[in-house]
Amino acid sequence: MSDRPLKIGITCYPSVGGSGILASELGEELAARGHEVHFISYDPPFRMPAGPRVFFHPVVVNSYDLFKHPDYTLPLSVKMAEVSRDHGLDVLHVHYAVPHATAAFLACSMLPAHQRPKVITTLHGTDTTLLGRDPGYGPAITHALEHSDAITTVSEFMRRETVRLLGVKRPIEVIHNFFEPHPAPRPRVDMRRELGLADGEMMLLHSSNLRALKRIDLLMETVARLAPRHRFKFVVLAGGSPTLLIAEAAKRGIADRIVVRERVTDIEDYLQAADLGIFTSETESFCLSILELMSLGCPSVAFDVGGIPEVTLSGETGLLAPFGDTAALAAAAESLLSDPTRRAALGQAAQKRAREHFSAAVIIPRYEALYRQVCRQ
Ligand code: GMT
Repeated sequence: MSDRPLKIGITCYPSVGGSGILASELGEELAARGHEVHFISYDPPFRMPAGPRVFFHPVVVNSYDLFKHPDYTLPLSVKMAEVSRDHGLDVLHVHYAVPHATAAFLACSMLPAHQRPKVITTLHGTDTTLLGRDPGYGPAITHALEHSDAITTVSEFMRRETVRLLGVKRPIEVIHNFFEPHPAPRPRVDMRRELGLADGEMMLLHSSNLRALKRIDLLMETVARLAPRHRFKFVVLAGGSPTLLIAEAAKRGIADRIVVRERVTDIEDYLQAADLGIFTSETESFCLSILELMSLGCPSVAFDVGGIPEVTLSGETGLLAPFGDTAALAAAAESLLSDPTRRAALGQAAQKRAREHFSAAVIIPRYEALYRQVCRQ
């Protein structure tokens, strides 16, 4: 296949989650490189780019009295087949296997051979680590993976887990996540003022969907251990309901330290204002949030789980503590809060690592090469 621009369908969840964010940013980068990108989902993805060569095809789900649970997989597969046929897609790249990889398989089965796009499935995390263990999903995920033209995972950890939990024997390519910061729309001082940070006060940042596996209990336990020796505000960019977090903060007497922002789109505003990231997940396949902070030169402290040690190197670009050890995590955070020189050195190394390993310039050509490789097959 020549180097002509490709027509790429992208399916992801449009809600605030790492896989959807990654898929949106991948679409933005591909369109900027001249490819045509077709998003297919029930809503426009949260960070879907606007601009030439980017299209959105909504999946409409009707409700029928007969069905207790509305079905998304079939209308999605029909829309995938329709977009593939009408736009001559070369590739359907699905993010998060359930149900997108199965819907892609069905879509291809509906099309004559010459209209079938190649299917690439990227596994992001809980599609394997949670649903892969569920007997009601596992076999369907394995089946869809076996019928994908290529499988990628966002970390080596995820690749190992996919083999272990789903017994996938096909080659799996690890293509790490990337992040390409946009210029922050607002100056750092304005942001810090708006967030209520006094002079000399530190800004800790956490961003996630606040789901159970982010372990908000451990997060608040760690933050509570810091108070009141350090002057800080704890800013949370919530991609899910902050009710539990606020209750946990009140229970621990640190409600006055917490600033919550929801559905933030200009994330760079907050990233550039932060002094330290803090994460307490019990598992992560990658942790895009740590990378986002690294890209702006901010180190994080986190538990040493899943793919996190592939992203940040403990002692070099951040600090990691054993899972559940909130005392060690708080001590790590305090050591950086009280040492601006070390914090800056880790932040600089973090930014360099983000650029050298996890930037669009490094990662996008890997996806492009994979698309062209499957198209040649
Ligand atoms: O659980 C989440 O945080 C959301 C989830 C998703 O699929 O949107 O995140 C997963 O994918 C992200 C992007 O690849 C990774 O950075 C997250 O680590 C991963 N989450 C888990 O594995 C728990």
